[in-house]
Amino acid sequence: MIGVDTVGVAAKLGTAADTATAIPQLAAEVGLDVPTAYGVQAALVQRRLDRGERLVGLKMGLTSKAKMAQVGVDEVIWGRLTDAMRVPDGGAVDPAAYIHPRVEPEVAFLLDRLPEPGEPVGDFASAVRAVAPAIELIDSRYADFRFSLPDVIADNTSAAAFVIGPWSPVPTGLDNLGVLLEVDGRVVQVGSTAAILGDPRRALDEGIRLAGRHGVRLQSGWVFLAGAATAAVPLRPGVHVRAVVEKLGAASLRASS
Ligand code: OOG
Ligand code: MG
Repeated sequence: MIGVDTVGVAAKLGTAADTATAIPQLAAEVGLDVPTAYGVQAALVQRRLDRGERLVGLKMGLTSKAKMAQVGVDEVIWGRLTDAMRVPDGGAVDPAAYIHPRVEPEVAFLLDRLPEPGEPVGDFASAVRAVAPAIELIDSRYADFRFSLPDVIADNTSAAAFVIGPWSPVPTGLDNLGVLLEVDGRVVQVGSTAAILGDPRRALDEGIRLAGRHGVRLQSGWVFLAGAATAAVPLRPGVHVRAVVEKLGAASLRASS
């Protein structure tokens, strides 16, 4: 779209994240469509790379009905992950560093040999080296966690932090594993990996296809978050959060008080 100052829009979103201060939605006002919104996302992540962060992967968003319903947007989206967003398994995050942080259970892939652009993944086992339970911490930079499709894309799909649990070899079936989200040992969300596009492996096909449209090619060694299987829950100070995926184990984090 002609005339959108993608770097200027990215600066607003970047400052909102850096200062943990919500901003009003901006897509309608500045006239962002989906392709331009991905341009803003690229500029927003470039700010991080300029200060020394490294791209370490990709995340999918809104790959489950539970998530689409929670935020009122019904399109699959993707965002970028950097090394600074990674929190060690069992590590601590400070909720005060975010605007209105939420956590959600995810399945992560460690990418291996990726197909050529346009080639279907086909042999999933050769494209993915390992699988792990994960937690994504999302934090919309928009007031009230409300946004349109181009708004959330520009905001790097609310990406803020992520935790990867222990890696396992790819199990034979990934399409119907139970998923739990626990807060202080209490189950707060229950789901199944079937909620992720019917099978989280499909999220990889979508990621390759959708990111490819914007010239982004997935890399061997990258982490890939397939998208949450359940709705996200607010992260309160002082709690312990655990995401459990059947057969894969658990990932956890602590919120400092
Ligand atoms: C958008 C990001 C969605 C997921 O796993 O579906 C996402 C949001 O909910 O703010 O990360
Ligand atoms: Mg997510």
